[in-house]
Amino acid sequence: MVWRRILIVLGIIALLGLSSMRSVYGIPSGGVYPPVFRLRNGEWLDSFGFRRDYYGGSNGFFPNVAYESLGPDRERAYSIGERLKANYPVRTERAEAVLKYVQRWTEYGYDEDNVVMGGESQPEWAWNADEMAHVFNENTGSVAIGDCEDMAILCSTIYTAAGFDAALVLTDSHVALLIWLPEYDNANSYWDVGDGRGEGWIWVEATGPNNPLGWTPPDFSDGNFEVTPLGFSTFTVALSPQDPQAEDAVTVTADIASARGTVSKVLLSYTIGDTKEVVQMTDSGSTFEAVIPGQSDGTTISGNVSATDSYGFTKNYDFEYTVGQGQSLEISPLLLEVGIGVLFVIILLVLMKRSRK
Ligand SMILES: [Ca+2]
Ligand SMILES: [Ca+2]
Repeated sequence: MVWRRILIVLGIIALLGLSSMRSVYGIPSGGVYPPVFRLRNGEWLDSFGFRRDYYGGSNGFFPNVAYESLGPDRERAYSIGERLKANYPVRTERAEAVLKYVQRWTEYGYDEDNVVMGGESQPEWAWNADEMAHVFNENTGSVAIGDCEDMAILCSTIYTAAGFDAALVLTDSHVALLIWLPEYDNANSYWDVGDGRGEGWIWVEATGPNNPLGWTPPDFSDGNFEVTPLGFSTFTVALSPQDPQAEDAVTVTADIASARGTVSKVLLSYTIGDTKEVVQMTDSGSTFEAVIPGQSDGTTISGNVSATDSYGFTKNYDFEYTVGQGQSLEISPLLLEVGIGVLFVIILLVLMKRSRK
C-alpha cells in the first residue's frame, strides 16, 4: 500500500518534470550539428543556460551567446577567422574578406519563418556562431539562414579570431557589429565608443549580401545605439623608457580589463636571441607590470603580453625594440641635410686649396 503511494507520487513528479523540460535538436537549415535546447518555464535555454528566444536580462542572448564560440568551447567559426587571418596579412583586406565570407555563406531570413522549436515557430531566436558555421558548407554550397543577431554573433567570432577588436551594437530593433579599424578608408562613419581610443570603430552590416564594410545604415547614423565590447574593454601596453639605451631595464605596463569577467592571468614573454623568458606580470588592480632586464647595445628584444580572463578569452599584444636604436631615429631630416651641406663645403675648400698649389 505504502509502495503504491510512493510510486504514484514518483510518477506525478516524473510527468511534471517532462512537461516543464522538453529538449529538441535545432538546426537552422539542414545541417548536421545537433545543439540541444530545452524549454523551461516558458524560456528556451541552450546547454550553457542562456535564452535563445529573448535578448535581455542576465541570461538573455545578448551578448551571452556571442561568448559561446569565443571561450574554451570555441570551434568551427573561430577556426574560420584564424584561416582568414593567415590568408590575408593586410588588415583592411582581411576585414573585407571576413564580411564577404559571411555574406557568401549566409542568407537573411526571419526567425519566425525558419526556426521551429517544440513544434512551434519562434518569433525570435539567436544561433551561436558555431551552429551557423556547421550549417553552411563550402563543398556543397549550402548556406545558413539567420537574421541580424545571428549575423552579428557569427561576425563577432570570426572577426575576433581574425585578430580584430569587436563590439556588439544593440538598438531597439537591431543587432550589429563594430570593429576597430581606423586605417580603413571607405567607411561612411568612424565611431568613438568612449573607450579612450577615439574615432575608428567601423560598422559591419552583414544582413545584406552587398553591404560594404564600414557602412553605417542611415537609420543608425544618429549614433543612438548601445555598444558592448567583447573580450577586453581595456587593453593597452606601454614600455618605459620608450627608447632604451645599453643596460636600461625596460618596465612593461599593461592596463587590462575584462568586459565580462575578471582578468585571470597576464604573461609577459620576451625573446633575446635563442632564449625565451616567460614571466607572470604582477597585478595591482587593472594594471599589470613586469621588467625586462637591461641588455647590451644593438640587442633586439621581441616581446608579447598575453592576457586571459575568467571566461577563457585571450588577447595578445606584440612589440619589438632594439637597444640603443631609438635615439638614432631622432636625427631630423633637416639636420641631416645641414650635415651633408657642411661636409660638401669642407670637401670643396680642401679641393680649392689643393688646386692653388
Ligand atoms: Ca531575431
Ligand atoms: Ca535569429
